[in-house]
Parts: sequence; structure tokens; C-alpha cells
Amino acid sequence: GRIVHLADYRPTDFVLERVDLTFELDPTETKVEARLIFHRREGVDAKAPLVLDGDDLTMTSLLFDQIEMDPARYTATPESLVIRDLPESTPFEITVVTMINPEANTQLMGLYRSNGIYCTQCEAEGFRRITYFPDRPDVLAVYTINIIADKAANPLLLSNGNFLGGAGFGPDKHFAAWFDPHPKPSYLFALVAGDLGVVEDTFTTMSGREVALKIYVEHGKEPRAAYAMDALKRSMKWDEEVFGREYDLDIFMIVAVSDFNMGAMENKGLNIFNDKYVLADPETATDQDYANIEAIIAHEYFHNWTGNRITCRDWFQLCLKEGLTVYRDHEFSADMRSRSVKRIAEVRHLRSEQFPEDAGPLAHPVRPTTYREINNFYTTTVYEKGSEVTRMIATILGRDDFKKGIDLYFERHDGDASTVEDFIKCFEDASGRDLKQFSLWYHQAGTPQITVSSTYDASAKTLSLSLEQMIPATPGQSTKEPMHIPLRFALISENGSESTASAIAGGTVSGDVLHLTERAQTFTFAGIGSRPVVSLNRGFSAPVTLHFAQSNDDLIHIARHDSDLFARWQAITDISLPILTSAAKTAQAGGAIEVEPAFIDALLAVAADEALEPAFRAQALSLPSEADVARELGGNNDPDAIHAGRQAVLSAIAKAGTEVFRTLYAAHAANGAFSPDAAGAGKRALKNSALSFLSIAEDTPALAAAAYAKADNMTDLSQALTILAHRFPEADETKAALATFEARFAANPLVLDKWFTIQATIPGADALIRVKSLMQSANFAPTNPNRVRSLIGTFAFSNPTGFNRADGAGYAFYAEQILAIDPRNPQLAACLLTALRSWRLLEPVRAEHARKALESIAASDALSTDVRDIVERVLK
Ligand code: HT7
Ligand code: ZN
Repeated sequence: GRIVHLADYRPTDFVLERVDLTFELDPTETKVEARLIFHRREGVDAKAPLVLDGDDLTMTSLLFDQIEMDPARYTATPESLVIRDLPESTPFEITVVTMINPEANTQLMGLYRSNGIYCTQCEAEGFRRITYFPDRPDVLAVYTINIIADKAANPLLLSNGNFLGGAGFGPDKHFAAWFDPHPKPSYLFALVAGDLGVVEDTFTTMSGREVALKIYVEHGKEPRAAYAMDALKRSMKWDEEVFGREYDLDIFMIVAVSDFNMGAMENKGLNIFNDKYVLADPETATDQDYANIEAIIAHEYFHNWTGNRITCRDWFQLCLKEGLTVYRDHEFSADMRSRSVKRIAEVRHLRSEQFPEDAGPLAHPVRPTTYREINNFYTTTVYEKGSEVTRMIATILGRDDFKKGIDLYFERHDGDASTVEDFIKCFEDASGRDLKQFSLWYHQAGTPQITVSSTYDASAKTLSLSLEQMIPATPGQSTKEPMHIPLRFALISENGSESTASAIAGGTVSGDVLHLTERAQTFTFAGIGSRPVVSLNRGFSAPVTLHFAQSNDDLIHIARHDSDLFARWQAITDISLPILTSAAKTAQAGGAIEVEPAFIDALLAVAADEALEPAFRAQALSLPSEADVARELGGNNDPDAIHAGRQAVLSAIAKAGTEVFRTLYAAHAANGAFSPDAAGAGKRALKNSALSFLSIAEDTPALAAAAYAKADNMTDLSQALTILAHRFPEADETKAALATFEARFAANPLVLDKWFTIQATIPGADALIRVKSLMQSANFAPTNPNRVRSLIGTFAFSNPTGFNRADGAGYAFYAEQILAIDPRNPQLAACLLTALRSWRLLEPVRAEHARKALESIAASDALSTDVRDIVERVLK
């Protein structure tokens, strides 16, 4: 693959005025007729040809202004259509017919079939697999779509925009016409046809227009779409109230399909979803599923303004829509649920997914400047770090100026294909601030490391806080400039009162935000009567790693008193992480692990504190993961030792806290009627955490088996099954529970995905044998991305001891799977391959096995661009 550079951007030579598409659907021979009206852009060379993108296309006819085109004037290959001798300035019409095979489309890009349903996925470059087109996001046009299909098999014919009309078409067929009045890029095109059930509702917008809402799912699954519908209506309302954004068509549709490469897609007026993020009821969905559905429904809906009305000029600007839209969905979930608990979950996710990306061979800026395969840039850096960068703009500007800036963005750029620079300029113009240094966050990769020290001078009544920032080298960026890092803080006095201090020297502090802008900076606070404890980066105001050697006493003070719950959780994490790393080292050296009682007491005090919300207490009890410990150790990692060390710490907590956990479990065991809301979810999380510790303390499957037997919702059921399988894999109770689960949910693939995941993540070297045998199960489908991710993906991403077997068999198996999946679905294969990105942090024997597996992939001469791009960067 060719490397694309941001610096090479220039507009197209021809302006596209209109698009009319007619689809004659057939499972294997779909005819697509595209009528495209263009004119040459002013100032463009009169000889310049029209170059259209294609991917694997077969053209059967080409007309110029309705007349068959002279073959001497064009060149058609599967990858492009080049047309010469075109008018100098007058508009002209090209009519091109292509034949495509949806049934054979296993990449799930372009027009494909999922369980007999025709559907599309065009972002980023899937439209060119449907017809020849200037397939880039800065080409905006108005689309009219005609769909002709067999009526019995496809009663439903959907596309973007508003429904124009439909009628019979010959004896067995019918047709439907759709018109989308909003100019859009091709990546937002969508078509769905088939036979589906529907859940309907309406929403009245802030200006009083009634919008029809429809969620299409497989027949019989309609009741499981109720929660998604509720989340959609709440999203529409919230976007009006918080961002002043109103919906702009007469109808908004969501279609759930079972074969989908990502979570969902924001096609204008016709979102297409992975059914995993639509379907839920208490019997089949966990609390996490409900939270994901709420967030993703909101995310795709919010794209209607941040992505669709204002789109991206080129794919380098992907964070313009994704970072901003993730920020919006985070804020939405924070408003719908507990803000602090949501923030803790976001930060856990950022640290476990984005920080390793930023620290490894795949590191790239939020706004990259080159790519070889755009599909590989739908990353956690673009999405989640992109969101954090937006959040920092809000922190620096404050609520009012942030709102002015975003309002200006909507006003100034509605209808545009924009850039990150356009976005930043709106905040500069609205606030009068210079964001030049801040914008380095878009351009410099790597997680800033901040070393902090504080000194209190009792006689001078001053506190000095010294900060030094270091941004690690990343691929293609060996040196970095100091960045503008906004750190929320408080000085907490002995009695727990908080202040942000008065007189300050050494840098800018506005309200509770300390602005670190230089490589090294000392802030001095005057008039501080007694030594305070410094709470820094409250609310995780900047996505950085702090190296702040605070004493355990200070951290416990924060954990007890900080009014910022996030900071309290962070303090608990800062105490527990060194305990876990030292336990891992002790395990590696073969020593006996001891855990400081003061830590256990502090943790149990939080667990038992009825003044704290249950979800927060559950978060506190969920110690840093094995991956977190590996990251903290930072090299020569032995996953078996990390696991053993962490288990020993969990055991110590379980034994010391048996009474606390027994009380908690009893208090929350009877939850009453199930409700998927945050409060109910928090109680279940705390109860199941207590169950897990009790099962460790008593070392018997009996408790979890009893919980499994009486569970009346999927959260409790799957948690009990996880405890059984992960703690007591050989117990009869476990075997029985796995068998009843499989039988009970045999007809429900999304639920069986949980069954696959639970077994694929059982710790220990035997996991590989289990995964291989589960792949033979009748319920496993190697072509379905959800099945593959839940079995093979979770084995690699979430089973550190199983995947990283010391003999390297996990890696060898994985390499084989990648090579088998790649020809079918390159995007899925490339995404799975990123599980090996941190291989250099492993101890030498495992690292060598991992390198060999990667090299075996690289040695294939049939790799997709997607996999080739990842494997070469990971090995570099
Ligand atoms: N904007 C959507 C991205 C997406 C996608 C990209 C490549 C291949 C398949 C895909 N499916 C969806 C998802 C989103 O961020 O909302
Ligand atoms: Zn998105």
C-alpha cells in the first residue's frame, strides 16, 4: 500500500453536484447504476481527467450525457475509472453501471449480506466497493436513492433521508425511493433491505417537529429493543438541552445486524448497529451491556451534528468527529449516571487501552500526518485521547467560553468538511485565548510523564510544587516540545477542608486549574498555615501519568477526605499499584507475599462505608488489573508472576475482610425488582465483588453455585459463572453451570459470546486447549466478528497467563488465526493483531516466541494492507 500524507491534501479537480443511485438487489448479482453530475472546478487545467475510486469493481456500462462513452476516452480497472476529454466548464453527467456480489463480500465493507439482510458499511472507504466515485469525505452531495428488490424476501427497503415513495415493480418486485436533502460525503451513505421487525416511537423536537423513530431488529427480538429506543429519546433530548442541537429529518432509523466489524455506524438518518449494542433485556444483557448500548446509541446519534452536518475534510481529521463525539457521549453518560463513577470507568479504559498504544510501536498523534491503511486509525488514541483533548479545552476555557466556542463551531462550519485547525480557531475566537501551545496535544504522540515534588516551609507558610514534564519519544517523533497541561488541584488541610490557595508565584493558576506550560516549573503558594496534602490531576483533568512520591498517609488522607471521588479512587489505586508490583516481583523471585494491613484496612473501610455509593465502592475493590501491573512494571514482564502476585493480594484482602464481605453480600443479595439503571447496577457490582472475595476466602464453589442457581438477571448469572469458571475450573458445579448456560441460551448467539469469553479468559496455560476446542463448537462461527472477538480476541487481549504461555504456543496459535481471518476480513484480522503490540515488554523467552509468531505473519506474501501495516509497525 501507498502511504498517504496530510501535506499532499488538495481539493478534487471536479465538483460533484448530484448523485442518483439505482440498486437492483440480488444476493450475488446486484446491479448498481450511478448517475453523477460533475463540473470542472474553477482554475483546474482543462485537460485534467476525472479520476474515480473503485475497489474490486466490475463495470458493465458507461454513458456520458446519456450516450455510450467512446472506450478511447476512459480506462476502467477494478481500482479506478479515469475519464478524459471532459468539458472545460459546463456540467456533465456520467452514468456508470457496476455489478457487485453482496453474498461474497466477507470483508463487511461496501454492500454485504448479514443473516439474509442487505446492509452497507461505507466508512472509511467502502463506498468505492459499490460504485466508482470520488470516495473521500470532502466531496459532499445530495443523494437520491432507488431500491428495487424481490418483495417477499425484502419487504423493507431503506436508505438515508426522507422516504419519497414506493410501488410494485413487475410481478415479484417492488421499489422504494429515498431523498436526503443534506449534502453528505459517500462514507455516510447507507442502504438496508430485508425482512425485519420494528419498534416505533416518535420524538417532538425543540421547535415542535415530530420525528418518526424506528429501530429494526430480527423478528421476535422487538422487546429487546425497548431500552435502545429509550436511550435514543434521551439522547435526542439531551443534545437539544446541552448542545442546542436539533434533529433535522422527518425520520431517524436504527438497524441492528449481526455481522459488523465495529460497534455501529452513524449513516445519515439510518444508523446501522452491531446487534450487540441494540438488544437488551434483563435475562440476556449485563449492566455493562446496558451502559454500552446507552453510550453507543448516543454516540451515533450525536454524530448527526459532529460528523454529519460538520464532517471531516480528510481522514487525518478523524478525531474532529470522533474525539468530539466521544466527549459528547461521555458527558451524556455522566449526566445519565453517576459522574464520578463514569469518570473512573473512562480513565480505567484510557489507561488500559490508550496508554499502551501511546507507549508502543503503534503510537501516533491524535491528528496523524501519514497513514498506509486508514482502517487502522480507528484507534483509542483518535477516539479516547481525542475526547480527553476536547475535555481539556473545556477545562482551560471554562464552561461559558467552551460553550461559546462550540456554538461558534456549529454556526461557522455547518455544512463544511472541516479540519482540526478550524475547530481550535473557534475556541480561540470565542474566548480570545491563544491555543497554539495547547494544540500540540493533537500533534505530539506519547503520554506525558510528569514528575512532581512538594515542599512545605512552615516558617514562610509557603508550599512549593515543582513539576517537570517529559514526553517520551514515539515512532517518527524523537523530540517533543513542552505542552500546555491543565491540572485540577486542591490543597487539603489536616481537617479535610480544601482550598486552591491565594497568592501564587511561578505560573498561572486559574481557579482550581494549574497550568503547566514549561518543561519544568515551580508553583509557590503563600499563606498556607499548615502542611496540606496536595490532590493533583483531580477528575483526571489531563491524560498524563503523574510520578508524585506521596506518602501512604497522604494518599489515605486523600482517599478519606477528597471531595472529588475520582481523586479518592486514584489515591486508592496509587496505594495498591506498588503493592501489586512488589507482589509480582516477590512471586517471580519465589518469595512469600505479605500485604500491609493498613492498606487492607483502608480498602475495607471504603467497602463498608455506607455513605459512599455502591458503584464507587465496587470500583475501589476492583484492584488494578494484571495488565495495569504489567504496564507499571514496564519491562521484563512475567505474566504468571504478575497473576500469582495479584492473586495473593486478593486472598489477603478476602481473608481479612470475610466479615465485611459477608455483611455486604447479605445486604445486597436481595435486590428487589430488576432495573437497569446506574443505582441498581452499582448495587449488583458491589454484591458480586463481595461474592468474589467470599469465594476466595472460603475456597469453595458452593457460594457461586448457589448465586448462579438463584440469579434472576444476566449480570448476576454471568458474574457467578465467571467466579466458578475462573476460580474452580475443574469443579463439578462449574461444569454443570457451563452446560446449563449453553443449553439455556443455545438460540442466542450474543449470550453465548459471554459463555465463550468466560471460558477463553480462564487463567492458566490450559486456556489454549479450551479455546481450540470451543472453536469446534456448533455455536462458533469463524465468519462472525462478534464470535471471533469473544473467543479468540478475548483470549489474546484479556487472558494474560493463557495467551502468554511460556512455551509460546498461544502466540503461534494466534498467528495462524490471523492468517486464516485476513483473507476473509482484513479489518478484523488487523484489529486482533494489535493484541501483540506490547510484546517487547515481555521477559526475553516469551518476547522471542512472540517475535517469531509476528515474523511468521510478516513472512506471508498474501497479507492485506491492513495486516501488513500493523505487523510491520509492531516489528519495527
Ligand atoms: N464512525 C464509525 C466508524 C466505523 C467504521 C470504520 C471502519 C470500518 C467499519 C466501521 N464501522 C463503523 C463508528 C463510530 O465512531 O461511530
Ligand atoms: Zn464515532
